[in-house]
Amino acid sequence: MTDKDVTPGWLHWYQGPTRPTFTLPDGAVDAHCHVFGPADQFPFAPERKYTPVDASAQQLFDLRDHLGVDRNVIVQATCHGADNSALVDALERSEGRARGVATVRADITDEELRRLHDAGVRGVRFNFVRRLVDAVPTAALETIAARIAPLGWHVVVYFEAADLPDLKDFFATLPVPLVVDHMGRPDVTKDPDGPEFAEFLDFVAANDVWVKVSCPERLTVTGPAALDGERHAYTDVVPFARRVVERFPDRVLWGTDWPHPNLKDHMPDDGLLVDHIPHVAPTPELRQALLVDNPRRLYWPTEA
Ligand code: 0GY
Repeated sequence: MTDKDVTPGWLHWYQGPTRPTFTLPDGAVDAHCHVFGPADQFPFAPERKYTPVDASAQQLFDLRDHLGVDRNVIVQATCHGADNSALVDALERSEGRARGVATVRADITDEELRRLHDAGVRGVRFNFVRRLVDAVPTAALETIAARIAPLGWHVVVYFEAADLPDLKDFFATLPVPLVVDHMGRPDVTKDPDGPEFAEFLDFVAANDVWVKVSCPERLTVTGPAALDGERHAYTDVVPFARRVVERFPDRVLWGTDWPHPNLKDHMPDDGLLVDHIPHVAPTPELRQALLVDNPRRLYWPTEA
């Protein structure tokens, strides 16, 4: 793949990230990251809405080691559709240091689900963000949730805050735990103590829901960006993440979102994203839960 194939305006992931000044606790997990291609080995899906810059498993593992992360949860992105080959390849290369969240279709066989499990997959992802998919995947999710429940897997959902009122009753019927990407994408220009975010927090409180306090670089409106040594980045997102971490300390996860698909405004320095963590999880106890204990319970339960 050449750069001319990449979606116009797309930024390349950050080269030469800073070494964080915040030292991650031993065993820290980056619970939301992706691999993209390489396209000549793992072609992107024909139905994709964007063509990303290649981001290989080895490049992800180099970042892991640079940041002081111990393990990764690699999440299937829409550009690979339901072809999980790049994900499975990365899981196999990780030597047990990565788990996966796949995308599957409703007609997947039990043998294929078992093969994914053996490779390290522990969940399936459903994307409700309209710019990323052709159709709202409600029916498939219902069918697949029933199929994966016996495996002990969970469902990862990505949706925008404005869609939660329509989706929450359906989500509440699913027979497996739910993990919400990027705090359900709140509008951070609104009041973190206002009714819209309260509805999200109440939804989490009432159900078996976990939340990724990830992607401040995607949610921010006023910044400042995690660039040029800025260790107090994304101050407009912090109150939202703090509300979640402090109310649900045992059901929150953190992730880099490397290599940051669909960013056209700025590309964050991943080292500074690690330095952002103490702002959202201000005590060592909260950070131990967020970064180590919670992701281990969900993805490596026999070691937790
Ligand atoms: C993310 C965010 C995005 C993309 C995807 O699967 C995807 O393509 O999730 C986005 O565009 O906001 O978590 O990677």
